[in-house]
Amino acid sequence: MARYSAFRLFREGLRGNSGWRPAWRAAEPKPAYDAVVIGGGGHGLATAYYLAKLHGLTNIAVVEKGWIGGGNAGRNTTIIRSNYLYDESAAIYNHALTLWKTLGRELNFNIMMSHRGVINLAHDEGEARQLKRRVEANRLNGVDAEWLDEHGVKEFCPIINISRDIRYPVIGGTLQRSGGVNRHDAVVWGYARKCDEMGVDILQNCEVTGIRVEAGAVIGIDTSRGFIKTPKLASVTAGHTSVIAAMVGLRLPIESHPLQALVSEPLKPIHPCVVMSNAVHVYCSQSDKGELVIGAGIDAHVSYTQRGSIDIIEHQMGSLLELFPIFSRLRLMRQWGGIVDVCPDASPIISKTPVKGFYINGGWGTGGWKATPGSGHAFADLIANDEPNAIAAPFTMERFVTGNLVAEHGAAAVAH
Ligand code: FAD
Ligand code: PYC
Repeated sequence: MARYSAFRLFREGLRGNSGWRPAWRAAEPKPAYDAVVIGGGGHGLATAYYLAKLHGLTNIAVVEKGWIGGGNAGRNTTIIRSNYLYDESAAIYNHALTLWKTLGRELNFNIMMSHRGVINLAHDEGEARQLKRRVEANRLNGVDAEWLDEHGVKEFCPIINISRDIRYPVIGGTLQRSGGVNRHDAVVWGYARKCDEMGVDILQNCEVTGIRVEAGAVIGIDTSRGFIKTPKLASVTAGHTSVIAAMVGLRLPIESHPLQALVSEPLKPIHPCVVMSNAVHVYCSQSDKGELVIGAGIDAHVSYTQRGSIDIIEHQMGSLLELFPIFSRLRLMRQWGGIVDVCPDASPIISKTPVKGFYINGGWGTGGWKATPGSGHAFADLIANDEPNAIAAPFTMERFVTGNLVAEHGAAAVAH
């Protein structure tokens, strides 16, 4: 079998890949659908998948202005964990973590899920106290969180520098062993293939340019590929949530910022887990290809450019080398940026809107990848039943009026 696959790979290489079957159809837009999802990232495709699979809605489309996975889904550093402070967050991120565990099998696609453990570092007593409090809250919510002193951190991640002689010494950290990383493209492609199998149309290069509303209800969308009629419209457009909301006259309390990351040349396996530091604004893991995947905090300015600024990289490299002096001769290969929509409480919006039939999922800030399956699952339920379920209810837009915020700036763990 393996020989056959290797031969097939070789033959396809010579034939310009003409023998491979596309994993999903290049669908043409129909004049009308029962529901349309705007945004072909992980969350949008997961939403369509669960709408079709669990709610029997198969006459639906995912409308993507570029290519699927070309937004934050394809730009993020894939860190997955559920160690948030509040019960509401633990519920949704735990739900996602549970779904991640079996998603590869469910989609019949190797999403390279690796539960290698995520460490969040503390560099001073104040931070340690906050993190220990979070460990206690996590445990009450069934999250496998542990506190490690600096020697425990070193034991789990032998290449880290725990010298007390640096600007921000490591004095300990939290560990979530079930946290980890996976392969973003595979998740997107796996969801897309399953959606397609169930009859969902995936419309790429199809930008939504306007939303038509009559008598307070959605009736359809204008797109770069024509008008599409629909009574249910779901925006899942990380980075552009407020742009889409503005199409129905809705103003959201969201700020859109660049967030960048970079990868190094490939190395032999050296870095066994994920290490994040909120205080020094750097985090790092090693991909299965061997590249170090290194991220930073957001750029402070608001912007819709999918790129970050050089001063962030300078700072990020300084912090990286203090924590991992072993990387001092590392060469960097690629750098890129995405746009993250940040809500005032650093928690997402999963909500109906004042416009009947128009639903919003967005505002995941720097941390939505980990939520992808849980978010799609809960959002599909909201769209199908027109009411949020227990997991989605705390994240409706009403909280910005009632003041019932879910303040997760600390647990976001990437400065914003
Ligand atoms: P997207 O993949 O951005 O999907 C939205 C889609 O909407 C895009 O494809 C876009 O083209 C489309 N769209 C926008 N406007 C229109 C329109 N008018 N018409 C049609 N389509 C439209 N999260 C974590 O949990 N862990 C991490 O390690 C992590 N690292 C990150 C690192 C970086 C550098 C970045 C930028 C983000 C990171 N995140 C991380 C955050 C995470 O990537 C996002 O929260 C999450 O991917 C958002 O999911 P999405 O599917 O909604 O986004
Ligand atoms: O939310 O864990 C996270 C994260 C890591 C990198 C970017 N976001």
